[in-house]
Amino acid sequence: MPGVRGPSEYSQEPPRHPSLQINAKEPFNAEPPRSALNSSYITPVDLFYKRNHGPIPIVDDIERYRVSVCGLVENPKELSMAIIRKLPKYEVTATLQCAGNRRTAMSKTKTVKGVGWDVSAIGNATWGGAKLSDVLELVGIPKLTSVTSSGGKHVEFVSVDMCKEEKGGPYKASIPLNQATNPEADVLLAYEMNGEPLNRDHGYPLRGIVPGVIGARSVKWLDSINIIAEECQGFFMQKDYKMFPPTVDWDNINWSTRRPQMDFPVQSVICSFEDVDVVKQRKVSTILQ
Ligand SMILES: Nc1nc2c(c(=O)[nH]1)N[C@H]1C(S)=C(S)[C@@H](COP(=O)(O)O)O[C@H]1N2
Ligand SMILES: [Mo]
Repeated sequence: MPGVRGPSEYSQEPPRHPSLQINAKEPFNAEPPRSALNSSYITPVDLFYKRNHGPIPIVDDIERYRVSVCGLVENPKELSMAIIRKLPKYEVTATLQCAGNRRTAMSKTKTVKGVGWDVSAIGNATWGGAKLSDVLELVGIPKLTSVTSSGGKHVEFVSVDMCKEEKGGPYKASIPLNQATNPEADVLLAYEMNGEPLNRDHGYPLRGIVPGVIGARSVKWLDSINIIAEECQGFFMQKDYKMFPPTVDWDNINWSTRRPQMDFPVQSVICSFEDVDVVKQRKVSTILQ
Protein backbone atom coordinates (compact mmCIF):
# COMPACT_ATOMS: atom_id res chain seq x y z
CA MET A 1 0.00 0.00 0.00
CA PRO A 2 1.35 3.47 -0.70
CA GLY A 3 2.56 5.44 2.32
CA VAL A 4 2.52 2.66 4.96
CA ARG A 5 4.53 -0.56 5.33
CA GLY A 6 4.58 -3.54 7.65
CA PRO A 7 8.22 -4.21 8.58
CA SER A 8 9.42 -7.80 8.95
CA GLU A 9 11.40 -7.25 12.16
CA TYR A 10 11.08 -5.48 15.50
CA SER A 11 13.77 -2.77 15.39
CA GLN A 12 11.34 0.16 15.04
CA GLU A 13 8.71 -0.45 17.70
CA PRO A 14 7.10 2.60 19.37
CA PRO A 15 7.84 3.59 23.02
CA ARG A 16 5.48 2.06 25.64
CA HIS A 17 4.36 2.84 29.18
CA PRO A 18 6.63 1.19 31.79
CA SER A 19 3.77 -0.07 33.95
CA LEU A 20 2.36 -2.33 31.24
CA GLN A 21 2.74 -6.03 32.01
CA ILE A 22 4.39 -7.59 28.96
CA ASN A 23 2.90 -10.99 28.06
CA ALA A 24 4.91 -11.38 24.84
CA LYS A 25 7.65 -9.08 23.57
CA GLU A 26 7.77 -9.85 19.84
CA PRO A 27 5.03 -9.43 18.69
CA PHE A 28 4.29 -6.96 21.48
CA ASN A 29 1.39 -7.99 23.73
CA ALA A 30 0.84 -6.17 26.99
CA GLU A 31 -1.87 -5.22 29.48
CA PRO A 32 -2.14 -2.58 32.22
CA PRO A 33 -2.44 -3.20 35.96
CA ARG A 34 -6.07 -3.83 36.99
CA SER A 35 -6.24 -0.40 38.63
CA ALA A 36 -6.06 1.23 35.16
CA LEU A 37 -9.44 -0.32 34.35
CA ASN A 38 -11.39 1.16 37.23
CA SER A 39 -9.53 4.39 37.94
CA SER A 40 -11.25 6.14 35.00
CA TYR A 41 -14.24 5.38 32.80
CA ILE A 42 -12.16 5.97 29.66
CA THR A 43 -8.94 3.96 29.63
CA PRO A 44 -5.93 6.21 28.88
CA VAL A 45 -4.30 5.35 25.54
CA ASP A 46 -0.86 4.55 26.96
CA LEU A 47 -2.40 2.08 29.43
CA PHE A 48 -4.83 0.50 26.96
CA TYR A 49 -3.89 -3.14 26.23
CA LYS A 50 -1.83 -3.73 23.09
CA ARG A 51 -2.51 -6.86 21.05
CA ASN A 52 -0.32 -7.46 18.00
CA HIS A 53 0.51 -10.36 15.71
CA GLY A 54 3.54 -8.81 14.02
CA PRO A 55 5.84 -5.75 14.05
CA ILE A 56 4.10 -2.35 14.21
CA PRO A 57 3.70 -0.83 10.71
CA ILE A 58 5.44 2.41 9.78
CA VAL A 59 3.85 5.36 7.98
CA ASP A 60 6.33 6.77 5.50
CA ASP A 61 4.05 9.27 3.85
CA ILE A 62 0.54 10.02 5.09
CA GLU A 63 -0.16 12.11 1.96
CA ARG A 64 0.27 9.01 -0.19
CA TYR A 65 -1.67 6.71 2.13
CA ARG A 66 -4.78 5.20 0.54
CA VAL A 67 -7.26 2.57 1.68
CA SER A 68 -8.79 0.74 -1.25
CA VAL A 69 -12.44 -0.27 -1.16
CA CYS A 70 -12.89 -2.99 -3.73
CA GLY A 71 -14.19 -6.49 -4.48
CA LEU A 72 -17.83 -7.01 -5.46
CA VAL A 73 -18.62 -3.31 -6.01
CA GLU A 74 -19.59 -1.19 -8.98
CA ASN A 75 -17.13 1.64 -8.29
CA PRO A 76 -14.00 0.50 -6.46
CA LYS A 77 -12.13 3.46 -4.94
CA GLU A 78 -8.83 4.37 -3.32
CA LEU A 79 -9.57 6.72 -0.45
CA SER A 80 -7.08 9.19 1.00
CA MET A 81 -7.26 10.33 4.64
CA ALA A 82 -8.48 13.71 3.33
CA ILE A 83 -11.53 12.04 1.75
CA ILE A 84 -12.27 9.97 4.87
CA ARG A 85 -11.99 13.06 7.08
CA LYS A 86 -14.47 14.92 4.85
CA LEU A 87 -17.21 12.41 5.73
CA PRO A 88 -19.28 13.18 8.88
CA LYS A 89 -17.17 12.45 11.97
CA TYR A 90 -18.65 10.29 14.73
CA GLU A 91 -17.34 9.66 18.23
CA VAL A 92 -18.28 6.26 19.63
CA THR A 93 -17.36 5.15 23.13
CA ALA A 94 -16.88 1.40 22.95
CA THR A 95 -15.15 -1.30 24.91
CA LEU A 96 -12.63 -3.43 23.07
CA GLN A 97 -11.73 -6.79 24.52
CA CYS A 98 -9.39 -9.46 23.24
CA ALA A 99 -11.09 -12.85 23.04
CA GLY A 100 -8.00 -14.23 24.79
CA ASN A 101 -8.59 -12.09 27.89
CA ARG A 102 -8.30 -14.20 31.09
CA ARG A 103 -6.58 -17.03 29.24
CA THR A 104 -4.10 -17.46 32.12
CA ALA A 105 -6.98 -18.30 34.47
CA MET A 106 -8.52 -20.65 31.88
CA SER A 107 -5.21 -22.49 31.60
CA LYS A 108 -5.40 -23.34 35.30
CA THR A 109 -8.37 -25.59 34.42
CA LYS A 110 -7.12 -26.87 31.07
CA THR A 111 -4.10 -25.68 29.09
CA VAL A 112 -5.09 -23.14 26.45
CA LYS A 113 -2.79 -22.23 23.52
CA GLY A 114 -1.85 -18.63 22.83
CA VAL A 115 -0.53 -15.55 24.64
CA GLY A 116 -1.42 -15.65 28.34
CA TRP A 117 -3.54 -12.70 29.54
CA ASP A 118 -4.59 -11.77 33.04
CA VAL A 119 -7.85 -9.74 33.20
CA SER A 120 -6.85 -6.48 31.53
CA ALA A 121 -6.93 -7.28 27.79
CA ILE A 122 -9.91 -4.93 27.75
CA GLY A 123 -10.32 -1.17 27.63
CA ASN A 124 -12.88 1.53 27.02
CA ALA A 125 -12.09 4.31 24.56
CA THR A 126 -13.80 7.03 22.59
CA TRP A 127 -13.08 6.29 18.96
CA GLY A 128 -13.42 9.06 16.37
CA GLY A 129 -13.81 8.54 12.64
CA ALA A 130 -16.12 7.95 9.70
CA LYS A 131 -18.92 5.42 9.76
CA LEU A 132 -18.19 2.41 7.56
CA SER A 133 -21.77 2.68 6.25
CA ASP A 134 -20.94 6.17 4.87
CA VAL A 135 -17.70 4.90 3.31
CA LEU A 136 -19.51 2.01 1.64
CA GLU A 137 -22.01 4.44 0.15
CA LEU A 138 -19.09 6.08 -1.68
CA VAL A 139 -18.60 2.84 -3.64
CA GLY A 140 -22.29 2.44 -4.36
CA ILE A 141 -23.49 0.19 -1.51
CA PRO A 142 -26.65 1.62 0.05
CA LYS A 143 -27.25 1.63 3.83
CA LEU A 144 -28.75 -1.46 5.49
CA THR A 145 -28.21 -4.01 2.74
CA SER A 146 -27.63 -7.69 3.35
CA VAL A 147 -26.47 -8.30 -0.20
CA THR A 148 -25.11 -6.15 -3.03
CA SER A 149 -26.36 -6.46 -6.59
CA SER A 150 -23.03 -8.10 -7.40
CA GLY A 151 -23.37 -10.74 -4.65
CA GLY A 152 -21.22 -9.40 -1.78
CA LYS A 153 -22.30 -10.50 1.72
CA HIS A 154 -19.26 -9.79 3.90
CA VAL A 155 -16.87 -6.90 4.39
CA GLU A 156 -13.25 -7.93 4.81
CA PHE A 157 -10.65 -5.68 6.43
CA VAL A 158 -7.06 -6.31 5.32
CA SER A 159 -4.05 -4.76 7.05
CA VAL A 160 -0.39 -4.25 6.16
CA ASP A 161 1.21 -5.99 9.15
CA MET A 162 2.91 -9.30 8.48
CA CYS A 163 2.09 -12.20 10.76
CA LYS A 164 3.49 -15.69 10.93
CA GLU A 165 0.01 -17.22 11.28
CA GLU A 166 -0.75 -15.85 7.79
CA LYS A 167 2.65 -17.16 6.57
CA GLY A 168 4.04 -13.62 6.41
CA GLY A 169 0.87 -12.21 4.86
CA PRO A 170 -1.32 -9.49 6.36
CA TYR A 171 -3.74 -9.76 9.29
CA LYS A 172 -7.37 -9.82 8.12
CA ALA A 173 -10.95 -10.44 9.30
CA SER A 174 -14.50 -9.86 8.07
CA ILE A 175 -17.93 -8.85 9.37
CA PRO A 176 -21.34 -9.40 7.74
CA LEU A 177 -22.38 -6.75 5.20
CA ASN A 178 -25.65 -6.04 7.03
CA GLN A 179 -23.67 -4.98 10.13
CA ALA A 180 -21.22 -2.90 8.05
CA THR A 181 -23.98 -0.99 6.25
CA ASN A 182 -26.14 -0.42 9.34
CA PRO A 183 -25.43 3.11 10.63
CA GLU A 184 -26.77 2.11 14.07
CA ALA A 185 -24.17 -0.63 14.44
CA ASP A 186 -21.62 2.22 14.74
CA VAL A 187 -18.88 0.39 12.85
CA LEU A 188 -16.16 3.00 12.34
CA LEU A 189 -13.09 3.61 10.29
CA ALA A 190 -11.37 5.32 13.21
CA TYR A 191 -8.50 7.80 13.02
CA GLU A 192 -8.77 9.07 16.62
CA MET A 193 -8.67 7.43 20.05
CA ASN A 194 -9.68 9.50 23.09
CA GLY A 195 -9.53 12.72 21.08
CA GLU A 196 -5.96 12.20 19.78
CA PRO A 197 -4.82 10.82 16.43
CA LEU A 198 -4.50 7.02 16.71
CA ASN A 199 -0.97 6.09 17.75
CA ARG A 200 1.10 3.45 15.98
CA ASP A 201 0.29 0.67 18.45
CA HIS A 202 -3.44 1.18 18.03
CA GLY A 203 -3.57 1.35 14.23
CA TYR A 204 -2.28 4.68 12.88
CA PRO A 205 -3.42 6.00 10.47
CA LEU A 206 -6.74 4.10 10.20
CA ARG A 207 -8.42 1.08 11.79
CA GLY A 208 -11.79 -0.59 11.94
CA ILE A 209 -13.78 -0.46 15.19
CA VAL A 210 -16.59 -2.99 15.48
CA PRO A 211 -18.41 -2.30 18.78
CA GLY A 212 -19.72 -5.31 20.71
CA VAL A 213 -17.53 -7.78 18.84
CA ILE A 214 -14.24 -9.42 19.92
CA GLY A 215 -11.23 -7.15 19.36
CA ALA A 216 -9.86 -9.45 16.65
CA ARG A 217 -12.35 -8.04 14.11
CA SER A 218 -11.30 -4.42 14.69
CA VAL A 219 -8.45 -4.54 12.18
CA LYS A 220 -5.64 -1.99 12.61
CA TRP A 221 -3.50 -0.28 9.90
CA LEU A 222 -6.05 -0.76 7.13
CA ASP A 223 -4.82 -1.44 3.64
CA SER A 224 -8.03 -2.50 1.94
CA ILE A 225 -11.69 -3.17 2.53
CA ASN A 226 -13.04 -5.92 0.29
CA ILE A 227 -16.66 -6.72 -0.40
CA ILE A 228 -16.74 -10.51 -0.69
CA ALA A 229 -19.31 -13.27 -1.14
CA GLU A 230 -17.97 -15.64 1.54
CA GLU A 231 -16.66 -14.85 5.00
CA CYS A 232 -12.89 -14.05 5.16
CA GLN A 233 -10.83 -17.23 4.92
CA GLY A 234 -7.91 -15.86 6.99
CA PHE A 235 -6.33 -17.75 9.89
CA PHE A 236 -7.92 -15.56 12.57
CA MET A 237 -11.43 -16.20 11.22
CA GLN A 238 -11.10 -19.91 10.38
CA LYS A 239 -8.31 -21.37 12.56
CA ASP A 240 -8.45 -19.33 15.73
CA TYR A 241 -10.99 -17.35 17.78
CA LYS A 242 -13.57 -20.13 17.77
CA MET A 243 -15.19 -21.77 20.79
CA PHE A 244 -15.31 -25.56 21.24
CA PRO A 245 -16.70 -27.80 23.98
CA PRO A 246 -14.23 -29.43 26.44
CA THR A 247 -14.42 -32.76 24.54
CA VAL A 248 -12.58 -31.19 21.60
CA ASP A 249 -8.79 -31.27 21.72
CA TRP A 250 -5.94 -30.19 19.44
CA ASP A 251 -5.78 -33.71 17.97
CA ASN A 252 -9.51 -34.07 17.14
CA ILE A 253 -10.45 -30.48 16.29
CA ASN A 254 -12.53 -29.88 13.17
CA TRP A 255 -12.44 -26.10 12.76
CA SER A 256 -15.19 -25.92 10.17
CA THR A 257 -17.81 -27.14 12.66
CA ARG A 258 -17.90 -23.77 14.48
CA ARG A 259 -18.60 -20.19 13.41
CA PRO A 260 -15.96 -17.50 14.07
CA GLN A 261 -16.50 -15.73 17.41
CA MET A 262 -18.12 -12.33 16.98
CA ASP A 263 -20.12 -10.96 19.93
CA PHE A 264 -19.33 -12.33 23.37
CA PRO A 265 -20.92 -12.75 26.80
CA VAL A 266 -20.83 -10.27 29.68
CA GLN A 267 -18.40 -11.13 32.47
CA SER A 268 -17.08 -9.41 35.57
CA VAL A 269 -13.88 -9.24 37.57
CA ILE A 270 -12.67 -7.42 40.68
CA CYS A 271 -10.13 -4.75 39.72
CA SER A 272 -9.52 -3.02 43.03
CA PHE A 273 -6.99 -5.72 43.96
CA GLU A 274 -4.29 -7.49 41.99
CA ASP A 275 -4.18 -11.28 42.22
CA VAL A 276 -1.18 -11.12 44.56
CA ASP A 277 -2.78 -8.73 47.09
CA VAL A 278 -3.54 -10.13 50.54
CA VAL A 279 -6.74 -8.95 52.19
CA LYS A 280 -6.80 -9.04 55.98
CA GLN A 281 -9.79 -10.75 57.46
CA ARG A 282 -11.70 -8.33 59.72
CA LYS A 283 -13.64 -9.39 62.80
CA VAL A 284 -17.40 -9.52 62.28
CA SER A 285 -17.91 -6.99 65.10
CA THR A 286 -15.66 -4.48 63.28
CA ILE A 287 -17.56 -4.89 60.04
CA LEU A 288 -20.90 -4.28 61.78
CA GLN A 289 -19.77 -1.04 63.42
N1 LIG B 1 -3.73 -5.46 11.68
C1 LIG B 1 -4.00 -6.00 12.87
N2 LIG B 1 -5.17 -5.73 13.45
C2 LIG B 1 -5.48 -6.26 14.65
C3 LIG B 1 -4.58 -7.15 15.30
C4 LIG B 1 -3.34 -7.42 14.66
O1 LIG B 1 -2.48 -8.14 15.17
N3 LIG B 1 -3.09 -6.82 13.44
N4 LIG B 1 -4.95 -7.73 16.49
C5 LIG B 1 -6.39 -7.81 16.75
C6 LIG B 1 -6.73 -8.25 18.09
S1 LIG B 1 -6.66 -9.91 18.39
C7 LIG B 1 -7.21 -7.37 19.03
S2 LIG B 1 -7.76 -7.93 20.51
C8 LIG B 1 -7.23 -5.91 18.78
C9 LIG B 1 -6.38 -5.17 19.79
O2 LIG B 1 -6.38 -3.80 19.56
P1 LIG B 1 -5.43 -2.86 20.39
O3 LIG B 1 -4.01 -3.34 20.27
O4 LIG B 1 -5.65 -1.50 19.82
O5 LIG B 1 -5.87 -2.92 21.84
O6 LIG B 1 -6.75 -5.58 17.48
C10 LIG B 1 -7.08 -6.49 16.47
N5 LIG B 1 -6.66 -5.95 15.21
MO1 LIG C 1 -7.58 -10.33 20.36
